[in-house]
Amino acid sequence: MTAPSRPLDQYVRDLALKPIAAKVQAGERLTFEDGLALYATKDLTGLGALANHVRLQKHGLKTYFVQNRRLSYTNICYTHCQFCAFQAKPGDPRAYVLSAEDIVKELSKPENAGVKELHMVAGHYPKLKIDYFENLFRSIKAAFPQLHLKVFTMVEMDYYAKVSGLTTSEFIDRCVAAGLESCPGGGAEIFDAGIREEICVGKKDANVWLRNAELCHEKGIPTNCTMLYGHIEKPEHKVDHLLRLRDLQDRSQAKGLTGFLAYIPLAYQNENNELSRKHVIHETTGVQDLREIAVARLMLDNIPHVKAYWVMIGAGLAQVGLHYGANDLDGTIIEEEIAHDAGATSPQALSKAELVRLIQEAGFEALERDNLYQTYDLETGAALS
Ligand code: V47
Repeated sequence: MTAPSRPLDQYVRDLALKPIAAKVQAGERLTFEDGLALYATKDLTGLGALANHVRLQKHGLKTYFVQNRRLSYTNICYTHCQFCAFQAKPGDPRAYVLSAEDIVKELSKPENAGVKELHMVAGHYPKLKIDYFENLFRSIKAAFPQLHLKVFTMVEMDYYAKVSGLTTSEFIDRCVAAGLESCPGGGAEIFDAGIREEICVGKKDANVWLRNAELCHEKGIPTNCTMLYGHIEKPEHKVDHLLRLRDLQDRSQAKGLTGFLAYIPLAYQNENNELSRKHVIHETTGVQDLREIAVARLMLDNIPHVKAYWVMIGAGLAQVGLHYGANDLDGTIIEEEIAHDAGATSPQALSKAELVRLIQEAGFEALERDNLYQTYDLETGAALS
């Protein structure tokens, strides 16, 4: 599939988008001001056409999904993020910590057959130290050698290194030796310091998140990146956030590293958390969700994959998001707490067949992938070259 040959300009009604359409057509990088214009425009289909043009140029109709499993080893958290409904304090009847045996037992259940990626993030609990993680990763790898371990937000990594009395670098090296293979993109929230004060006071600042992501990249560990939107942030905070991710990716790529594999816009789920009790914050709308996908595709010209995360925006809208710049639906998930504790109404899981159907019905080519975007035959499961 080739990109549309007709000038993009004709798909755009908003005059403010016309110069951006010309830049996109010419493959030029967009600026901070361009980002603001993308957030300001009411011309959603024009914005979508620009994002879809870039998506088709980069990936054609290829659209990825992964058979994955989400799991949190604890919900106990000593950090206090106001947007989070998942956290529990010690003594809370909801509080739990899973042992390595619990997790291996859980992963042995039949619903996990076919899972290629284990995505684990959890609370910040000082009783868990490096020996817990080494034992956990080794136990999982011993039972499921093929399972890819995608674990730790950049803030979680910082926390568990500190409580283990290690530098972050030492902590990562020991985790990698035990089986850690990549890191998810969570915990970035919004980098702007003023907004962080309101939504996650006390959480490590943006520089910690960015420095640890860079460190992972330098060690050859691919990571993802995210942005939490739809709460009290303003467009300028989001453009700033995206440009900080793009700058870091430039630095990693200049060193010949993979860096970020995927960006995932995370729609704020507004129930059962302090932030929503303090402010009136509406559920994100379809227009907002599609805009975030499209803006990311246009601004993050150096991050290959943009996910439409169906857990937070619903499967139907994620499917439409494939026409607005997304080329990945993430995965089967199987069990999810972070978004659902905060009010997500999506199902807990989507089967491989459902993901394939969503992608194909939208007119795209469904490709099963693993975490590193190696693809697999849909029928036989054999690795494709
Ligand atoms: O780190 C917490 C965010 C993240 C809420 O890397 C919330 O492939 C919305 O990072 N509303 C976890 N978001 C999810 C995540 C993720 C998801 C899918 C794929 C990948 C990937 C990563 O969710 C947390 C936090 O940033 N979060 N509470 C909330 N109320």
